[in-house]
Amino acid sequence: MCAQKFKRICVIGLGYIGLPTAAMFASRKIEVVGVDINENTVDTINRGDTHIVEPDLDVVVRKAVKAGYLRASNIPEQAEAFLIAVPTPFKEKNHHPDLRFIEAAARSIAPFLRKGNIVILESTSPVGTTEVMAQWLAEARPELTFPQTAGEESDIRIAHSPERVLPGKVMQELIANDRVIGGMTPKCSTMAKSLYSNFIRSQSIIASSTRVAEMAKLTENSFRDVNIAFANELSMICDRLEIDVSELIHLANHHPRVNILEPGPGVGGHCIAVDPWFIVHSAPREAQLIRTAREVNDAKPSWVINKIRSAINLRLQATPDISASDITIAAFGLAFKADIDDLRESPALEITRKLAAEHPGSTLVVEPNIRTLPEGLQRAQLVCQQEALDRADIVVLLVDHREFSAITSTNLLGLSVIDTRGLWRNLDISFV
Ligand code: SAJ
Repeated sequence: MCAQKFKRICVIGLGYIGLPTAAMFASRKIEVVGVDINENTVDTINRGDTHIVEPDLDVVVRKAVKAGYLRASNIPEQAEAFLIAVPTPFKEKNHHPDLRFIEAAARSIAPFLRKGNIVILESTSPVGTTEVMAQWLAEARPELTFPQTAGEESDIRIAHSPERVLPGKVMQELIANDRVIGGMTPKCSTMAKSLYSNFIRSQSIIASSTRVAEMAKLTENSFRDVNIAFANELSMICDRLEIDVSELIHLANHHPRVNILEPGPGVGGHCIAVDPWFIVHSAPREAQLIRTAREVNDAKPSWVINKIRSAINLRLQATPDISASDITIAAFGLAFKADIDDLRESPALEITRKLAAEHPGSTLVVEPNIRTLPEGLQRAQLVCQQEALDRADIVVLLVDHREFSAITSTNLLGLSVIDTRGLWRNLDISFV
């Protein structure tokens, strides 16, 4: 079978997934129109620049814009394929999914659809969202036929293909990861597969429905969340039993069928801390473990703050003539994980904000990947690693950035140390 040729693709949402995907198609000499509601984003991309930090993305975008294959706009245009890569957050109050960005994206492309087009939803979505999206499109374009009523003979093809790339490795993983594709009909899947074959070097795995493709993505992130929760719970159990959790996990992982993940200060980012709630919302009675894992991970920052409070009290007991305002605390890392600048939903940021607000002494922050402190940290000070080590009484390691692995036992001599990531486990020091 000859792969179908695509002359123009329209990508809605130029964020962490949409922009790399748009750039990837453009790098294969397909005309791509990227659409975003943010004027700054549109202007930045049209200048050949990028508004997000992701290795190699800047080079690919610059080249594609210069060659005329990629341009950004705030309104969609006619195309053969429409990809939707907009956020799917949850509502703050009750963790219920908020589909308003998908709805707005679907309604914005509806006027541009023509017979033979495909619409692919890439946003991580609760089960059933692709079908709902198809319904919104059908309502907006009653003269066209859609798979939910016309099946294989539909004018418009619809599929879900969830993004599964890891921030920090997006350009690599877009090409190398296997791609799950769930079309509303087999012809929808075949057309989506043909589209992605323009850049993926791995396999496309065809799911039997859009619903199972949606659930596959939610399952992957929930699997990781549950496993991190297990590690986080172990770290708290070990703390009570005075066992070194890093040593314990190292020993247990020598078993051929055990592979425990790393405990940390909590789970951050905009995926793993969000997606499991979509499963909980769809099946609240059945999703007991998934909900509990979320709760365990969400409670970890408070546990770390209590650890810091204990460290302060221990120092006060050891030196009765000082008060809490004489104690300087240094937080090492603010990002949601190692070696990135992304602070979204970061447990390290949550901990440092609470600490800076309640601690009467100085709070220092070391974060090699940012230049200014974000809001809510007015009482803290961004300093370099050495200054923090020179001034701090208590050091709290929150992110395992590569720079922090150069710190030695001598650097930490006399300090109270809390290592939430186990980065310094091999140093000859005692931990709080
Ligand atoms: N974390 C731990 N311990 C670990 C691993 C991670 O505490 O052993 C923490 C991290 O520090 C971070 C959070 O979990 O705060 C999430 O980090 P991550 O590296 O596990 O995942 P993300 O959010 O950067 O990307 C995930 C990936 N999903 C899976 O690995 C199953 C990625 O493939 C998805 O595309 C992405 O979510 C997404 O967009 O959904």
